[in-house]
Amino acid sequence: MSRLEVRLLEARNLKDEDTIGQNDAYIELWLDEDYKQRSSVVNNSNNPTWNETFTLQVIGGKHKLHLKAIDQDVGDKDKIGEGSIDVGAALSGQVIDGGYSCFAVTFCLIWAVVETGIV
Ligand SMILES: [Ca+2]
Ligand SMILES: [Ca+2]
Repeated sequence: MSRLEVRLLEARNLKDEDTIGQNDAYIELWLDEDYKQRSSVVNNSNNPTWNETFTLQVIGGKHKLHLKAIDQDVGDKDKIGEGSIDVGAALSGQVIDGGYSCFAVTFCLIWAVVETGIV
């Protein structure tokens, strides 16, 4: 089984889902929906910085990295936006340096695929 390492750097201009203050944002990311991972929450910022690295197992040739930005509220949450990045090139051995991806008008993420390899 191979793995994909993704570095989540930061998001810019998140659509604000809080009426008072700014988002308390985290990112869910997955190749396979059964194995979602999530970042920590950055409170009260529409331009959060995470600098977190995630290791995803590559299952069944899935090559779309799905990303969803969520605003955490007390006892609840709001979806900010979502999108996906095709990481097929990384899975076939190329290093993707990363990018700056904007999804609709809701959020932009700066991300990097660090490396892939065999678990
Ligand atoms: Ca909210
Ligand atoms: Ca909130």
